[in-house]
Amino acid sequence: MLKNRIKTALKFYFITDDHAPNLSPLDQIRIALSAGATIVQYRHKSFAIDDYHLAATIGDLCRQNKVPFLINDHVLLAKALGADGVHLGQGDASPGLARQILGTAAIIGLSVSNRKELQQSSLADCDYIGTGPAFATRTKSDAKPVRGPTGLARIAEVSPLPMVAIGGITADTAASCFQAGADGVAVISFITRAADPLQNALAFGKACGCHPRDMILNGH
Ligand code: TZP
Ligand code: MG
Repeated sequence: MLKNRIKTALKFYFITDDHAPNLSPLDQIRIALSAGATIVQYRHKSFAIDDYHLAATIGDLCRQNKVPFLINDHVLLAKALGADGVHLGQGDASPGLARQILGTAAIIGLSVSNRKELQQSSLADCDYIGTGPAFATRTKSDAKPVRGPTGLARIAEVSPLPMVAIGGITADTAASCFQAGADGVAVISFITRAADPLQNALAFGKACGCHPRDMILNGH
């Protein structure tokens, strides 16, 4: 995908929470999309084949609302679902293999937490990098040390690819990530574990300069 289109898509990057106490992934996505999310990642760390239909339903919902739909880690699941792409960690399939499997049009993102990882990664097959944690997070138990806006800026300055910041980002801290050079901000718990998820999603969207959308639900 063209660099500018990726940058626009990264703005309000919603990631599903497989441990949210009160909201199913589908409900989370309905809320995020209605608040203006520009891209959705289905993240399920213990994905099992029984979750396939849910993932397919989420994919349909994103497609109907013209929002790119990515899968975390699982390249073959992305292929089977006809998803728009994948987000890969440093320990997942290589971006090159993902590109081979998913094709030239796929969006491929890679987690990069510091300059050294950036230098050592093969970025040729990537469309964007995900950098963090920007702030302390309780959502990822094995998260790397917190980068803060200064750490984000150190990577944004030298990254040849668009960058989305991730980790502990809220409606109040999103602006500091954009100021540090991020093209977008990724969010989980600020929305999925909120007392009022829709209110937080709307506040987050506003901080990203995104507008609420009239959702197409078509039975979902
Ligand atoms: N990668 C780095 S931090 C993180 C991931 C998946 C978790 C982000 O979740 P939250 O709840 O927005 O801090
Ligand atoms: Mg991963």
